[in-house]
Amino acid sequence: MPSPIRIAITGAAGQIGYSLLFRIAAGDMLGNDQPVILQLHDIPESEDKLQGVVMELQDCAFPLLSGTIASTDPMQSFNQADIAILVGARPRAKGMERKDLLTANGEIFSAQGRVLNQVAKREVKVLVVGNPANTNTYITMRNAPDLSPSNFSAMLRLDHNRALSQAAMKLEQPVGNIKKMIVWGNHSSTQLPDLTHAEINGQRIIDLIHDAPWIENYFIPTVQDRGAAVIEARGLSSAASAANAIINHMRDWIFGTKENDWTTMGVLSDGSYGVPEGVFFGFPVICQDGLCRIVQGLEITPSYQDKLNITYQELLEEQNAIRHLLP
Ligand code: NAX
Repeated sequence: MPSPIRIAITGAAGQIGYSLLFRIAAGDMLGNDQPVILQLHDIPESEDKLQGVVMELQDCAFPLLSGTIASTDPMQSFNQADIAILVGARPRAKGMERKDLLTANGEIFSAQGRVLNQVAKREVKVLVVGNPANTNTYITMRNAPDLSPSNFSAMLRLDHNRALSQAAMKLEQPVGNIKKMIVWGNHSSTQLPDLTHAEINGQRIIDLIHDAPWIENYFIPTVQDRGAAVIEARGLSSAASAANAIINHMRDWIFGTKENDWTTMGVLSDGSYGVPEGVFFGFPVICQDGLCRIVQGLEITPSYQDKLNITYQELLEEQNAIRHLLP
């Protein structure tokens, strides 16, 4: 058996945590022969709940779970972490302005970035899930100057999976046959789900659908607003599907994307597709040997380029609101 991989997870007592930890401990993320140590982090207000989750993990007797640490001290939770999944965040309270939420979360993620910089492994892979995910990733990265920006990514995989499923349902085909989906931009309602490059069994989906109004008036808004629709129906935000997306994201990052396919990740823009440098933006990426590169050379129509600009502008506004938290 290989030596255990240390996985720090913040917000571990929350609802995504409850759907995520057991799957990781069962081997869904790193495979059936990879032991793991879970380094669970939450705030003191959630400490009792976190202890309850730890008891349940113990009660599962997972053979791959080599150890569990539960802590409210990030120095302990992030110590020597190989992977850090940052889920914990302040939810939007009643009457809270978007700007206040950005600042409240910005403070959490700048502090966590500083601790990661001090105590995590130098090659740690940091996935930010807590919202606003793209901007939180930026703050975390900026506060961890000794780690490479390529160590950080924001989660847009849930949006990507939602887009895959909507296309599969329209085509009445298995979702696993669809490749090359993209969700550009921010993990917010300005994102651009894009199936113009997507393929099924080697054929372009747009050539099979022939239904531009469906794409514009159903597919794009359904994916953009799916999170709100789940809250409306369930009374709670997406949790199991978010946990599943975390596992998909990390597997592709570590083991590589499938041949002749890509995935969507929020990575630091290098100027590709006219998205100026310096924002974490949903791009199509191909991962290999633990590194992800942005797919180049895709044709973007002027109308989609306008939509990319809208989601980019929103990210810039978010960054402006947290500028005081940057070192
Ligand atoms: P919950 O409210 O169920 O759980 C959040 C947990 O985080 C709680 O246990 C809380 O005590 C903890 N927490 C709060 N502040 C913390 C801090 N400073 N350090 C460590 N832990 C802290 O939320 P849940 O449904 O689990 O969602 C968590 C986050 O994921 C939210 O920000 C949510 O908006 C975001 N999401 C992001 C998604 C994405 O695709 N990027 C999709 C799902 C989800 O909406």
